[in-house]
Amino acid sequence: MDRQELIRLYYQMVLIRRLEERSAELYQQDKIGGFLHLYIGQEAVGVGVVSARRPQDHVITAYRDHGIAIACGLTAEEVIAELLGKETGCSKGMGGSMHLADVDKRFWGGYAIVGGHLPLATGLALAEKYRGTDTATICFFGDGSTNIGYFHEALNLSKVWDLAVLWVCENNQYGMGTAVERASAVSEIRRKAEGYGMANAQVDGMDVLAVRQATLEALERVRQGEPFFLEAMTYRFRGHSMGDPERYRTGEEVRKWQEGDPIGRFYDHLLKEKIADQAALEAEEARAEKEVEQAVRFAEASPDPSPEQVYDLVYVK
Ligand SMILES: Cc1ncc(C[n+]2csc(CCOP(=O)(O)OP(=O)(O)O)c2C)c(N)n1
Ligand SMILES: [Mg+2]
Repeated sequence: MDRQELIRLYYQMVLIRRLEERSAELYQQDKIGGFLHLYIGQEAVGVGVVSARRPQDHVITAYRDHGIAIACGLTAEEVIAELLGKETGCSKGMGGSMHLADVDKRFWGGYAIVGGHLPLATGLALAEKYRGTDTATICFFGDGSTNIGYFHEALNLSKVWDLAVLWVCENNQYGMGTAVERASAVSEIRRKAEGYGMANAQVDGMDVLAVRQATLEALERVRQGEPFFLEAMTYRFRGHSMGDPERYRTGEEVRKWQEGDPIGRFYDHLLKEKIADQAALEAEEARAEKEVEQAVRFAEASPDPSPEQVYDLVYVK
């Protein structure tokens, strides 16, 4: 990767972090309705994986979707406008936080039913097989999804039909307030792929370059027509959603993971390798801050959808 690309990865992670910190404030000000699940702490997974895709590769995820949407090229303006339920949002203000999407960018969303989007990923990949392309489908999901029936059905068929799916498990150690070991019979989640004869790997999800490299290698196999399972070890620094009292984990555990903050680690790497100096990285941070503030102004000045539109966009032609 050249210098410019590395700095772009840094910028994306900082933009996601800042956008979400600002979203938390907007939520507390009652400007965002419904749920808000923050990706803070997990940025290296979404940014690292998506940086390795070709533009035509499909991406689909669960409700913790803001970071992955930005990594796929959605703008801060259309994401924040969607969070605020505005007509200028990427889903025209009808989806909100859990339903960001932009089909032109091959980002299929944002799904609220745990595990429900995994069969959709299998379907996207099956369509590409019919068309005879080498386009990959990248499906992100949480550790909790791997205990759901959809997960097993979707993985099984992807292997039976030799589909080009990269399954990316974001193991952030918890599904809501339940630790992996309490919910999953196998706590090393990638081993579940072995039940379907599927090649698999585990990667440090707090290291954006390691994630990118693991994804490049996995996608090479996937494009030849076999699914691959990548487990990224990560952690969410915030609660499951806003208002989570976090009684299920200790402050000490959170602090330990925060010491390995993916943005801080990448910052240190860029300095140490002399790819950028402090002033250059601070300029990127200031640019991200500005982009978010501009997006908030844009979203707040945007119109709400009109009540007449309530039955629009229910079906896609
Ligand atoms: C089918 C279904 N069951 C239960 C829920 C409630 N629920 C929402 S998020 C969640 C935890 C999922 O955890 P995980 O897959 O690890 O994702 P994370 O929130 O950690 O990103 C649960 C149980 C749901 N949305 N859908
Ligand atoms: Mg989880």
